[in-house]
Amino acid sequence: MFKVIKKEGSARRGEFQCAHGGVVQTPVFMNVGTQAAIKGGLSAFDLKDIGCQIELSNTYHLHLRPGDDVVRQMGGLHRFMRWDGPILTDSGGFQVFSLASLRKIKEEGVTFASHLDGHRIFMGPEESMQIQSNLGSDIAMAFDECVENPATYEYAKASCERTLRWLERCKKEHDRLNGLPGTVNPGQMLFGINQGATFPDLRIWHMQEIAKLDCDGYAIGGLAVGEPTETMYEIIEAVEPYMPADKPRYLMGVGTPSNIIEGVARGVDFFDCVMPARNARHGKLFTWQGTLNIKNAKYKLDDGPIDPQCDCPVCRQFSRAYVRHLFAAEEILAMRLAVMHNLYFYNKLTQKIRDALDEGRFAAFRAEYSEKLSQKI
Ligand code: PRF
Ligand code: ZN
Repeated sequence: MFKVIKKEGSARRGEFQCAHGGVVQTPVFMNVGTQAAIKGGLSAFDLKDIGCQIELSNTYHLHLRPGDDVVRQMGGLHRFMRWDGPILTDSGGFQVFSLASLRKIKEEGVTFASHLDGHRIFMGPEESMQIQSNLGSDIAMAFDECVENPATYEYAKASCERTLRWLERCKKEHDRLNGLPGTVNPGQMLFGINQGATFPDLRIWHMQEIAKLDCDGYAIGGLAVGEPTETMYEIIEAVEPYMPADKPRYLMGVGTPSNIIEGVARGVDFFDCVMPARNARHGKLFTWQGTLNIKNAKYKLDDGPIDPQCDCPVCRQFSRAYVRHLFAAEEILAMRLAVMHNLYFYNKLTQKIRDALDEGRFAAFRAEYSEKLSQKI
């Protein structure tokens, strides 16, 4: 289902077949639609216009609201949100640890209070698999614990041993659910998640163990949680040789344009991050010259596009002066246009990376853009 079609150093150009929407060209950025909508008012229509190949939603949020049983009765997440392309769902493992309160972790799973109304919920590997099966995503993520940074060696070790046991349970339940009659998406795949905090020996041990379980792909979790960027790169470099070469690799929740280029250089194929949409909502826009803040007074009479090198629907139509005005007037349209531009930029970034890999010039691309794109202009 995954094919590496070209390599340059550790960087890979690949193709990944999903049950919906055909082939995903990698490296790819997944556009985040946590609650079955892209924040900033974008729908499935817009996803096509901004070059999105694959969308990501969240088990935790959709379980709380509207409820995964509702989504299942509506025919699954694809039909519910009218997006017929590939969908990956995160397992809840991360959101339970970052959003919910009053958490209690046990071998069976996690008990926590909903961030919406405080009611107590239990989620373990089986519950997460059941919810993702009801959602009918193309890729389900294993239920894991993302340990806080910094973590002690003892805690990280006990936690990643438990995350391994949870993966074994996820795999068993996932196979069972896919085989049941009436399953929303019997072709759903399962990705395992590597943990082990910032300890290379734990990371490697954990990766070797989860590789034995023959998942459809492997993610590196537990990074970009406050550790220095260099540490994140060192951990990726440490585990990469132990990740199955014939399976896709996903670096969860990362990152800046430069993090993505550097992740690709270290052998990563899939990325996702709330940053482009979140920054956009604050007026912080990515361009091929670096980042800018559209609220800045210097754009008041600027009739040019956000980025002269961008051919997104926003840059083809509207001026910086207009978008700046929309922010000042607090129009909803400000968010929508800014998010469209930033997500288009991220999707284009991975397309440019793929083109560079196809043409054997990724090293030159990396040298030109890796630092430039995160600089303020
Ligand atoms: N686990 C899961 N989802 C995640 C992470 C993780 O460790 C991260 C860490 N950056 C983002 N999203 N399940
Ligand atoms: Zn644009």
